[in-house]
Amino acid sequence: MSNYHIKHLEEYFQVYRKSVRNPEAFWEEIAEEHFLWRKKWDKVLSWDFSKPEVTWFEGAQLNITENCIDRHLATRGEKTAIIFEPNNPEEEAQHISYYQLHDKVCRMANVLKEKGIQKGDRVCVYLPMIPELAVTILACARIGAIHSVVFAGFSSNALATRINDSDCKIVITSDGSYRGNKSIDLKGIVDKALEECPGVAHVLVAKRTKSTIEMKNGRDEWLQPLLDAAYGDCVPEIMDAEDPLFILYTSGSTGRPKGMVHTTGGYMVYTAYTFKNVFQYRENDVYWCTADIGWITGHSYIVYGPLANGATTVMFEGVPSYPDFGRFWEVIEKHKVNQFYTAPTAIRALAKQNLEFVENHDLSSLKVLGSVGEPINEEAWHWYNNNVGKKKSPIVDTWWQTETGGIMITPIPYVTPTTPTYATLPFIGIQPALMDEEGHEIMGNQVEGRLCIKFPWPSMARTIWGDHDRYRDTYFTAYKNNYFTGDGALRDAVGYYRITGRVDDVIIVSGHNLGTAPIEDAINEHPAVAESAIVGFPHDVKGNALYGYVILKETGETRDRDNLRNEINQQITEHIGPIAKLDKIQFVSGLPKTRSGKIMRRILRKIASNDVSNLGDTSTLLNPEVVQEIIDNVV
Ligand code: 6R9
Repeated sequence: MSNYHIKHLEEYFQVYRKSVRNPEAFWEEIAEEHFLWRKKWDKVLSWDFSKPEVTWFEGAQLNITENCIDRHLATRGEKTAIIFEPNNPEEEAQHISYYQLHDKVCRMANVLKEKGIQKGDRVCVYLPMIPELAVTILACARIGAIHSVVFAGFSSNALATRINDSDCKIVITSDGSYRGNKSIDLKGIVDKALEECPGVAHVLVAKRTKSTIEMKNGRDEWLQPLLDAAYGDCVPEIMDAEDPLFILYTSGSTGRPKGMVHTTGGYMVYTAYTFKNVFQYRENDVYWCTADIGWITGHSYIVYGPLANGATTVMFEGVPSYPDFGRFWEVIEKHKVNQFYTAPTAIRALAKQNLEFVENHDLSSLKVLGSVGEPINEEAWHWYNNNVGKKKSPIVDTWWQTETGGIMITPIPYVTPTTPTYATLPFIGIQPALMDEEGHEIMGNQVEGRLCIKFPWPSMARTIWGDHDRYRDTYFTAYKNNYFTGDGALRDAVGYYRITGRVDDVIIVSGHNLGTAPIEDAINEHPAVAESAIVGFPHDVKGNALYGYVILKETGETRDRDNLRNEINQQITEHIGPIAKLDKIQFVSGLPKTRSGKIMRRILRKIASNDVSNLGDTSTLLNPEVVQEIIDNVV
């Protein structure tokens, strides 16, 4: 089991050096020893970042579900694979063993086949955090269909765009979903989306809320009777290592969402290997990641990474505040969770509550705490460390992205000494670089720059669905022969990395990446709006909140401002979803623009953050006079 489980710092440095000196030999050894392949690769790695083209384990054949399920049956058949913790604590949790998971996935796979789904077809999954969600994506992988999970908080518009972008033939959804004391009409959202999606022939509906919904004849069917009738075994489709496993959409700084394409072999190897090390997972541990499977964190570290290691992974349907702010701690106590992985926005919200919510629960099972999604501020880090980890459980501040597939910069718990707000050191095999604005690598320590990755790693996204040029232009053009992350970072005196945040037009609100362009597009569709610009400003729970500057058309000038604000947010909710609503809206007569017509967001960001002391040089603006007007009328 060489190199698979890092146990001390010296070993980390030793294995890291090995992984960087000879990446192919390193990953070959990991892949060979810890996974089930139907056929071994002809070549471990080929790459050319100028095209960009990257292949790992070319020529190899496998099925990822054999690695995540079948191969565990002999030794771990009765072991719990998934613990489902429902939204309502009064409803009983479900323990799904590896045997049961095998049966469920096979049945679902057979149902998909019956509906005509074949290898390479795209399947849209729009489900809440119920077992059917994990089962459906594994069922797709079983038959070689490409899953495209759309977070079940997205609006019908956002759903329709994603279904059409990747030509999904079928949608798997549920009647409704629970979120705290609310329930949401998911099927209604799907019905509305499908008015714009002529390519969808089938909709399979899981029953969750038992709400009354409309079933369209010939298109919609209840899922459960189909599963009951299906056969509980399904021969896995043999896939090439580079066959696509899934598409997952992420927001870009411009226009349409980007359908990041992940492939099978490299993704499996890297997510499994990082899971094992970053959470120091041991047999019989119970691991809980609070993310939604609608995001990459859920794909890699609720489903694929844990199951590839034969782990027990918790799927939580609810929210941290229901029935009260003690829910996370109650769940940790109830299932004796050993590794707990959540987001800074949740930590900040919980840190605002009475400490009794935490203290009333026995958290002594915890061994490792994780953080992901955005920079964790020092206050939140200490609160998490003191009150949840009781200063005994190391915090792994894990930096990575939808595009990277797996964790990239992170401490290894009980191995890497942690420092608040630092993601610390690159994971095994990861070669980060900091670049200056001219595109040169900044060497040495105590430096700051734009974060790039110099060398391919197995789980990197291979393309953007249907738009390889955009993939190249977004990630591989700014810094020649490097993958550009879109983040800024600094490297301190000992070589630890601290991520400072996005350097592009993506704003992270409560851990959700929001591109400014689609929100502005949504606002601009309002009949009274002429133009708009969105920036982020610091928010003590959400990390960032959104501030919108809106120019009205003449016809809008006479309208009531509060009504307009509500309508604009309604417009955003319909186009993107409630997560993108604006906290503040200021009506302005103009936006500061450069002579080439670009909005100077830097100035707008400063004004929104109440920091107008040093706005920099505004004399080059096309319309410098609007700056003072905006400052005078700030909301
Ligand atoms: C996994 C995930 C990616 C962006 C990324 C960065 C931010 C994520 C972070 C972090 C600081 C961390 N980010 N983890 N920033 N420290 N530990 O979140 O993927 O949704 O694609 O977001 O999130 O800005 O570029 P994704």
